[in-house]
Amino acid sequence: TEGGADDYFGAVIAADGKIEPRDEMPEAYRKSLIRQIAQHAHSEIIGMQPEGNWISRAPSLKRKAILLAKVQDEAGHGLYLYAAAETLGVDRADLYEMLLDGRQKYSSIFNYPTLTWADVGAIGWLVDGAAIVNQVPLCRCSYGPYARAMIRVCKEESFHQRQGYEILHVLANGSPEQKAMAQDAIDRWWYPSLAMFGPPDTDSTHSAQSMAWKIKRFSNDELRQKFVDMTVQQAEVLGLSLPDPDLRLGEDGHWAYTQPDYDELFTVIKGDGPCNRQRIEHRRAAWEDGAWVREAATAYAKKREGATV
Ligand code: FAQ
Repeated sequence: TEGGADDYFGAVIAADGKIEPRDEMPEAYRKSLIRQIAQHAHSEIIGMQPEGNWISRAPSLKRKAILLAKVQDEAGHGLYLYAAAETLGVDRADLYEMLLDGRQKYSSIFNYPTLTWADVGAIGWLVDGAAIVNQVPLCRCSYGPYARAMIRVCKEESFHQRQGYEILHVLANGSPEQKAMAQDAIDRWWYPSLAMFGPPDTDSTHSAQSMAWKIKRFSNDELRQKFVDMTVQQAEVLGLSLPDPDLRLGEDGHWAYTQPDYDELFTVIKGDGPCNRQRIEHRRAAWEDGAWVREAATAYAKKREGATV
């Protein structure tokens, strides 16, 4: 039976090995990986927009150079991930089309606006922080090309998280206005960051199957808890607070916390968040404006092919 412990796929999964592109795999495994990897790739590319908004207004040349490098890293992550998805037999042009017509998703978090410079710090600290907690276990994902892409991505995300934390640290130790700006950014990004981990386990449609296939190694709620436990301590060092009056350290060593608003998460996923339309329109315009580059590259490749025959 397909995917049973008696065949190659089942044996590799049971032995904690890696499935590679040419290996036989159940069609549902392939489809689910395409869904998750494409969504992840789209998130990286759409995720360039909120911070890209501040490149021209960064407060110094040094900050601008750092932010440019970070946003370029996100483009790179998107490209590794599209390449990983292509090993499953899809074409990235089709994936772009599915993003633009809403058949594929991207992370809810990138539908929130970046109102001040402190938001760049909050995205680095909280959004990249949440991304690391989610992605480190994906380095052990059962699909080889995805797992390997994640290793480099996670190293770069660690740098991103620290640069965000450092921005907030400078603001938190600056003027009262700067400290207030940093606090306001944290207040706005905290719950959307918690929602990045997805719906609670009880409402997560894919978790059980993805964990059985060893694509996911931890559930949405387990990862959310890890993120809260890590972040509470870091907020203390900043001297800023998380906007949750019910944070309590339990006897089990984990922080009890208020859940994000999951109705809001589903509203944003469905396309009705604060910036969904703007993000997709911007992406569509970039795709259309780039048509001449793709045409020129194709013509050049054809010409070279002709020259070598
Ligand atoms: N947003 O059954 P589950 C980054 C959907 S980090 C939108 O629990 P699953 C770095 C889900 O797709 C962000 N949709 O799903 C960066 C499913 O719908 P479907 C990207 C969400 O897959 C930082 C339905 O809800 N990271 O980009 C969300 O088991 C700064 C039911 O959910 C990744 O993609 C959401 N938050 O678990 C870049 C990591 N949550 O597909 C730039 C890889 C759930 O049936 C700047 N992905 N949904 O139509 C994953 O780990 C998983 O896919 C989860 C969801 C955990 C996101």
